[in-house]
Amino acid sequence: MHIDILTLFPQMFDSPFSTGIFKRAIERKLVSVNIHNIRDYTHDKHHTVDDYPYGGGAGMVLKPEPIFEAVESIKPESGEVPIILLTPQGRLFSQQIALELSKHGRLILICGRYEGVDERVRSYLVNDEISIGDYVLSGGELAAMVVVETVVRLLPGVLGSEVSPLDDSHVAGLLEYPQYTRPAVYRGWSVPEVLLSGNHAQISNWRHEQAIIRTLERRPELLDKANLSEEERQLVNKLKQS
Ligand code: 9D3
Repeated sequence: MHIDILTLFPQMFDSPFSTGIFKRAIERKLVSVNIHNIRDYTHDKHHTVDDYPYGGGAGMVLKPEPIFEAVESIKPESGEVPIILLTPQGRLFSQQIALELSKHGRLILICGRYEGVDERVRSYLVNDEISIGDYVLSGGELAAMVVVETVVRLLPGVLGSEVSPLDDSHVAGLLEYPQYTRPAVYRGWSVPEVLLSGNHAQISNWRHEQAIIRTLERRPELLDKANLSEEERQLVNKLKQS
């Protein structure tokens, strides 16, 4: 997959792409990422990227020309490529959306800043808008990193020998069960007996039950969507009553 990111703050992308899973995926040529500075696509002496809003009001608005020209300089003539604006007004990002995006060979991400982006960028340039949640960031850069990290983990070969991305809790629809490692007793706090028993069927049942309890307590809305067996549904109902 090839990913282009348009931003006014290219340095923000230095560390995530030179670390861990990303670095390995780039080295293995499973993914390539190009960061483009929107300011490089201006033509005036002062490299102006923003201007006052028509109609007045506080703050500045990103001008359309540099963003259009940046996209046009990198976009292939043919094929439909997602051109995604990261914005608080976009559709709420999810594992499902990441899976959709992972099926494309290319992605173009545009990071907004300041008070907003000229509306013609939305109307005539982008074909998708994504928000990562209902909280206020200073711009789309961190959101773009969240989207790229989530998508890249889903690409074949990126996770290597680690667990399949299909085992992730947000894919299975339940939160994860509690994990423990040595020592068996730490400051007097013991690891649950069952995990030391060596009885794999019992361990598996316990973990599953814990996952359901935890999901019911913390994220009950996930249970409505989860793919549960009849037996699991019965356990949920029993727990709900107690
Ligand atoms: C102070 C400006 N706000 C007026 C109501 C709106 C606003 C505009 C731009 C708030 C934040 C931003 C910058 N944020 C993003 O560009 C952004 C974002 C976010 O803030 N939260 C969650 N997802 C995203 S994706 C891009």
